[in-house]
Amino acid sequence: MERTLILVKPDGVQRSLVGTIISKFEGRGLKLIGLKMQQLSKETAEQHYGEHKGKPFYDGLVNFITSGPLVAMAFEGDNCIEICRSTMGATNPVSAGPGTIRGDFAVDIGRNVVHGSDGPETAERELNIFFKPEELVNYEKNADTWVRES
Ligand code: IDP
Ligand code: MG
Repeated sequence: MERTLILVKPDGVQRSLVGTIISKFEGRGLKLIGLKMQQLSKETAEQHYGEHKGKPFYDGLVNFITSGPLVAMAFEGDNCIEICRSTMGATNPVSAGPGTIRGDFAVDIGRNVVHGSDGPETAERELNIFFKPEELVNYEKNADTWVRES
């Protein structure tokens, strides 16, 4: 079963978009299995964004992601990584389609309000940074039969 990490970044929290952003993913029918608010240390931020170390935007990204609290979520379900990425929209909000989170609520690549894992290995690595195994809840969602055919 595929799982993914979603973050409402500090700009989304400060702009009171937490509920709206959670609703976008929930509304598609995805199963929420973990949820928490926290402010990242520099070390944790560097672990999370390690793949971008050395890029021109890296220092600004680490400063930004540690600048205030964020909300971390875990979703579970077939294809949830791609479903979440398409719900988020393109990394640069200038190119993000209307109806996507970034297309509706952002204009700047450095303030794009949401993070989502980009593949199964990344998702497992990132989920481990934000959640202990016991914080991810295993439960049946009765509505799933109304969301997916099988
Ligand atoms: P993603 O968040 O859509 O997966 P990544 O390429 O993994 O995009 O980049 C991580 C984050 O780094 C982006 O969400 C964005 O906040 C920031 N970022 C990426 N490229 C740039 C850039 O060129 N300038 C400023 N910030 C950037
Ligand atoms: Mg990424």
